[in-house]
Amino acid sequence: MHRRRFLELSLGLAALPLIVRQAWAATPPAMPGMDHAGHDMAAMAGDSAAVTLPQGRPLPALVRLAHRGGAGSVKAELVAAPLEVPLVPGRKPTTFWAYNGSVPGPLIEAYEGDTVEIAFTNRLAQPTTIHWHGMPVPSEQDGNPHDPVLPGAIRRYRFTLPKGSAGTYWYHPHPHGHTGQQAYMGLAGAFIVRRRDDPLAALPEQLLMLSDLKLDADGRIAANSMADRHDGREGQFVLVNGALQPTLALAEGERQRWRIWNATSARILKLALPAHEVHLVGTDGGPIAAPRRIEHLLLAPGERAELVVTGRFGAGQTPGLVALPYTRGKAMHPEQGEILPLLTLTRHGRRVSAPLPARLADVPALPAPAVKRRVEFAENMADPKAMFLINGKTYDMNRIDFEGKVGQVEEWEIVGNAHMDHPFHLHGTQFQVLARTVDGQWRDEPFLARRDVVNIAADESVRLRFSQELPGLRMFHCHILEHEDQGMMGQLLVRG
Ligand SMILES: [Cu+2]
Repeated sequence: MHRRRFLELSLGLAALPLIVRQAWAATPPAMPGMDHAGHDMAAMAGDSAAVTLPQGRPLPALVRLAHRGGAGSVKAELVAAPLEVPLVPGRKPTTFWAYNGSVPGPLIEAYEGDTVEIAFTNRLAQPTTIHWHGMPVPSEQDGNPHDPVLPGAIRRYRFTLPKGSAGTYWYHPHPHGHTGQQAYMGLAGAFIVRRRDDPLAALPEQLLMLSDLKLDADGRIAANSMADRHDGREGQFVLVNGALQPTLALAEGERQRWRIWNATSARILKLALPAHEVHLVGTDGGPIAAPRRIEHLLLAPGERAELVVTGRFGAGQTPGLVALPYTRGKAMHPEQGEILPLLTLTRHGRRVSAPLPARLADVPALPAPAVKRRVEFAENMADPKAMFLINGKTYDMNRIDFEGKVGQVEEWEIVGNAHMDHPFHLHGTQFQVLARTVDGQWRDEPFLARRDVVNIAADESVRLRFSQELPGLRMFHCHILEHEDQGMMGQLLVRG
């Protein structure tokens, strides 16, 4: 069956993919730099900075995954395949790799206790996997590099979501050495696990998946440069749900619940909404104990957060979501020295909202550890084959770095003996950050949270605790995808 036809049949017209739908709706804007014949002068000279995307449209909703299955189960299909998108006005269509013809991939929603069954078909020309990032799924269902799905093959992923797993997750490929490429080609989707007794359920919810897009002068997705391989890939566009600087309506006094995903390869985003009141209410793996008023939020690649945004439209302040300047120790790309606008908030009237609940959830502290380990992140620029190291080594699929036991509390000290920030990610469970160093001095974390990604800044150390409730092999790695692909990864074997 022709792919397009297949997608229409399997998704229905109502679920037309995001980026495609936008492109179809696009009326080419008047573009600076165009001559009268419609040629982009700078692009003809090979300048990718001249490639522009339409911006300022309403924030696209994430496409929801159509699924079968009654109460307590989610049964669906995912297909990874190339997708042609007429994206850049005046250029040939851009080839993406997409789940179910949609970039970002379709949103999967489930409740605690649900059994999820996804029949996945790989229509790419290379092996892939689906990794259920942050979710407590059995190791053999986790889509780690040991379980590649070959081109043309079908793989059924099946897992049950335990109580206490409500949180903001995502799914993306995790094949050995090709995660970065498959993710930047478009393969990533959001996965929300909900709880029945959610105290914030009444708030209107906005989902914002942030991704990075790097196009060449012809409007094609660009390959990684040397700078990308070193610093982590950065493109000329940071998109929200596949759109450039979209708009969203918010009333004065209105409270909205936002879930935000940093699905970029390498950007550490210091997010802020300067004109509004912002509370952190949840991290990767679910709610924190009580809302915390914040001025900004550092969100590393792979990391997610739940915010409650209250419309205030403070005078003289940028009314939207921005990324503030942040230095992450890049050697070849320029640092982000300017404020990067991500989303515009437009004011629509005034509304009186209920106060935020004082308590959100219990986040009990993990008991004293049975095991302590040290994990050192380092760089060795003298060896191009082993530049990014964990405890002095690059990833070896046949090496077990640590052995642990189911249910045993482990305390890890992650040491950033590096020039660059490297976000640490652990598979299979959530951890609690206990303390981190500031100028060499340990400082206790002000609150406990469920996380599966924590940024480790240059010369910073972070102490965290976790237990693994399921046996099997678990990866831990830097979530700058180019570093992961070059071997900044290790393996923890959890024995039953
Ligand atoms: Cu890294």
